[in-house]
Amino acid sequence: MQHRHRHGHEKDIEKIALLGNPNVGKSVIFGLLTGKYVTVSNYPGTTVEITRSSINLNKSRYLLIDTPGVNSLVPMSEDEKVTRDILLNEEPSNVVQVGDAKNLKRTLLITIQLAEMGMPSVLALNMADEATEKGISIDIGKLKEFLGIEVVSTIAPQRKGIRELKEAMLKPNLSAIRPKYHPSIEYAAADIADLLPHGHISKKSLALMILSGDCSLMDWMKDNLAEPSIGHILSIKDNCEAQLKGSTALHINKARLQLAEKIADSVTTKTGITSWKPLAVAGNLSMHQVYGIPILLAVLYAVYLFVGVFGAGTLVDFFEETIFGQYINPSVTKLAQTFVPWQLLQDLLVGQYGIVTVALTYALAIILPITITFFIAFGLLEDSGYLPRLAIMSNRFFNLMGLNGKAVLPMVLGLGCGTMAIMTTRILETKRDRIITTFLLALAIPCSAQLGVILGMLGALSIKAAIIWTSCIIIVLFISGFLASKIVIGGKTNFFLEIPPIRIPNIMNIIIKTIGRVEWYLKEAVPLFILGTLILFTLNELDLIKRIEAAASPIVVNLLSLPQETTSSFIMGFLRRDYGAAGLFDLSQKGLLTPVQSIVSLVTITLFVPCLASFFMIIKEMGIKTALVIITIVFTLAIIYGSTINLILNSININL
Ligand SMILES: Nc1nc2c(ncn2[C@@H]2O[C@H](COP(=O)(O)OP(=O)(O)OP(=O)(O)O)[C@@H](O)[C@H]2O)c(=O)[nH]1
Ligand SMILES: [Mg+2]
Repeated sequence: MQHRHRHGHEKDIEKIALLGNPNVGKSVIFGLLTGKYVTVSNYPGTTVEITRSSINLNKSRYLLIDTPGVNSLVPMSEDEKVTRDILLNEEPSNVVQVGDAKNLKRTLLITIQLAEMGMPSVLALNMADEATEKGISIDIGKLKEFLGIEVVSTIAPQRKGIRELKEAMLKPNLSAIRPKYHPSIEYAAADIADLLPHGHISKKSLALMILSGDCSLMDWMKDNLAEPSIGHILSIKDNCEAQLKGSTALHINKARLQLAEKIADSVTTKTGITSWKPLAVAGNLSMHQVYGIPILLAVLYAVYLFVGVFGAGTLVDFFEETIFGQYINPSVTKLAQTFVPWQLLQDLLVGQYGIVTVALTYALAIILPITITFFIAFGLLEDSGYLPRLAIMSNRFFNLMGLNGKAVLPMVLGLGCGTMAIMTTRILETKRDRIITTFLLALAIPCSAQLGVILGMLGALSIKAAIIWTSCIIIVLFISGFLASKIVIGGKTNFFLEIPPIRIPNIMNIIIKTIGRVEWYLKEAVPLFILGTLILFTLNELDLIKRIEAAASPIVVNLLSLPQETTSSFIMGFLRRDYGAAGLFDLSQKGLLTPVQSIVSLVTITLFVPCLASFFMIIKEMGIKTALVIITIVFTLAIIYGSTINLILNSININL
């Protein structure tokens, strides 16, 4: 490190990467080591972006980096690439590997790759509690000896082993374990290594990545090598493949797996089956082809009761009618009328499109109680480990559409927040799956805020209305997914999702997560609500609302059979769909919408354009062109589906 000595700069601090398989507790450990909270949930793929924070070890400062979980350091997906690239480009001086003690073999696969890279490391063997429960016991001393690095047994949520881990982190070591590869692979790797530049990680490990067919390294090669060398490397790779009569990647993996197995077997003792575990049984039942369905329905019903009936009913009534209706709005109105001399300014604050009477009432009285209850319910689902089971349950449905079941995870997360979910599509392995999933997220998945408002409105109508709305959305999802999977080209990938055990959620984690999300919601949504209200206010003052309503009337009134007043809700829907939905909620509470109109308007606003934040996220992840195409299609489809549902509901004359 002598060649980089400019004091005081962040980038000169030595970096330590925290790395390991998905869902093994890296983020919990990161929080314990740095005091900085990063989202922790019980499913693989929680962390898709890196977080850094400084940490003091023995009076020296380091920068600790939390990374997305990886199954291998030859990346298969975007989030895995992020982690590999940290090793490649950020040049951490060492690594803290976090592993799951229940699955030592999988852990060691990463340890082996780190050793090959020449990366000094220490290993935190986490989830020791669950390993013990499963009757797995690991001889840590022997494992240390085998690997030649520090190994610490930890139980992160109980802070067990964290002090020892901090001590171990002062003594990172380079492990000497190496797998034995087929001679053709060894030769090819040596030949390729000769052509590579000197870098932070060993040439041999880079050569093995290339031989494994790591496409993501192509860019790196183009940046670091001359054209003829790249050609030469690729021909060595092809040669090797030909000599092996089979995939080189498979051979490389097998050699690593063999070594991992050998070490794991020699340090593990199984003490036999332990006692009957109600949680494990529940976990299995919830994925069962038959029993899983009533469980799913029960879970949905519980969420409906908590969010739709309690949050959107009881709490919203209290906030809207009592707090805002009886206290805040009347007193602010009185204050404004007494102290604000201009009518225009008065209207701006407390009028028909007033910042207090509309923006703040919607944001704080209608949506906030709903989002809080939803975030709590969602946090419980996340941390219990139910979400990946839901993915397994719906895999068949998604397969029918021609989609990978792994795509369910981002979709379910979309119920929390579409913007985050679009980012989580990085866990998908192909561009095709990412585009389709993003499209479906933008089209048919309502986010928590919106879902809450919708549940509230449906809750006020009838459970039948709730079922019709849900069926409409599922049918739309299915048709659109099916068509998209036919239109967007690209191969299908295999479904592989690590299923974590069912865990009792940690209440503190739920509280911290919910507070973080609500804070984020307030920061993000309230300014947009105020902006939206300002736009409506201005349009109203300029007498333009009537004209826009008239212009939109062929669609809103003729196609969708909705009253003209809903137009402003749809305009708001451009900024945030929940704002639009809140407008509809308001109209229906005032008795201006029939039940059928309520359903049609709710389905349309659900499908309508994604919120501004999601739109920017799509641009960031896929580029402006793809984003515009997606938005245009989504907008058109929303109107087509909305009017079709209007036709159907009216023709069957349903009793709601
Ligand atoms: N029982 C038990 N649960 C743990 C332990 N460590 C972490 N967990 C739980 O495991 C889940 C995953 O923890 P995270 O810190 O989000 O895992 P991660 O490795 O960051 O996961 P990704 O970001 O998805 O790769 C959470 O529900 C934690 O509460 C442990 O030692 N014992
Ligand atoms: Mg994480």
